[in-house]
Amino acid sequence: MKKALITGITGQDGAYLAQFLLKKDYKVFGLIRRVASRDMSNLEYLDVADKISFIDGDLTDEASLISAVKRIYPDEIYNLAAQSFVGISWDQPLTTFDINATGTLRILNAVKTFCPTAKFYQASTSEMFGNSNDKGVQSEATYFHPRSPYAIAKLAGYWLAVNYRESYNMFCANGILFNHESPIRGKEFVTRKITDGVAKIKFGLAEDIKLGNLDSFRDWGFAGDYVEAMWLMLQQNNPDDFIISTGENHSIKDLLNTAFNRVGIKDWSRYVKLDPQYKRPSELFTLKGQNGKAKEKLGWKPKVGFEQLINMMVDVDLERIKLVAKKLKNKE
Ligand code: NAP
Ligand code: G4F
Repeated sequence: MKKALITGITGQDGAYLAQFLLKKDYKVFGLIRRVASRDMSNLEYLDVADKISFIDGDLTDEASLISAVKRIYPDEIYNLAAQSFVGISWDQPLTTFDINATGTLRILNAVKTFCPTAKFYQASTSEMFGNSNDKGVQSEATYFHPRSPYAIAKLAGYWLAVNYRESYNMFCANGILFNHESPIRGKEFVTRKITDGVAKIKFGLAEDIKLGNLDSFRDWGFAGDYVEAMWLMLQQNNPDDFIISTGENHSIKDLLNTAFNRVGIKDWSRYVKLDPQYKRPSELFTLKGQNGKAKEKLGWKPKVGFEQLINMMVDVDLERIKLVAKKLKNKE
């Protein structure tokens, strides 16, 4: 039985990846950090919380990573842990760097020293491209020009993975993933903020949704599809870096149209307000990933399209908010 160590197990991707690997009969270990109030809701939502072996550890604490790696001696390591919210990275740049850049270095070093033959997946991101593109799309050959402390820290993580591959012959693969979402996406991200907001408006629990801008375009896919690509990268004979995306993009206005349409609201404009607090100091306007390399070499392709994804998210949020509304009514 293969052993996988996932950092970031409580997050969106950690939960979907754990579910995927358990179905493939892996023994799954999840690195989990000490917090005052532990939130296992993503793992519970996917019904995998009781099937994972949890190991205490933190990307900011090298000793804990060494001890985890020595104890498990995993075949595969998926480094998903991060301060993953771009917006807050301007307010907490040092924490973001410590986790996303130095944290990656700490775990790479632990792997190099104590289990150098393990295959290592690094969660890299389309944010590393900033606004650069080649004729409107980003490919593995597009130059990087990160535009947030988050993206700069992630670019350091990307190059560290490449450098450990080249310097020490380690199997390190970067997945350059474009935005991927699901019903367990954090509510601070724009998709879930909108699907949760639409459900609240539908049940009379909110009057509007406040957003920073309506014009960004993103290449939004489904997280459940993207974790398969992570695994496929580690099943190759040689380590390499891959863009994972749908190859299509949509604006926030498209997102609003689709989400409000799902609950029968045709004109969303009266429910959406612009609020400067959600506007970013520097913005990425358009992301659209060229996923040809992943299709050809990994045999991967996305299964869930944009409309299906947003409808799925709205439907789950409607069920959740319906329960909240019922509880509130019973209290009256
Ligand atoms: P997420 O839901 O925000 O999950 C982040 C995870 O990292 C959580 O489990 C969190 O644990 C953990 N974590 C944060 N700081 C940590 C630390 N110091 N030590 C150990 N664990 C820590 O993120 P996601 O959407 O699943 O994304 C997974 C990875 O892919 C991230 O690296 C992200 O930057 C990257 N990525 C995501 C996307 C996307 O669209 N989702 C696209 C490209 C790349 P707590 O529960 O304790 O907070
Ligand atoms: O949903 P977002 O916060 O995602 P963003 O910044 O693209 O980052 C996500 O995807 C990256 C991959 O490209 C990951 F690396 C990263 O970890 C994360 O998962 O914002 C999407 C767009 C942005 O242009 C943002 O400015 O939506 C715009 N937006 C407009 N109003 C908003 C809001 N975003 C948020 N979160 N909240 C708003 O009110």
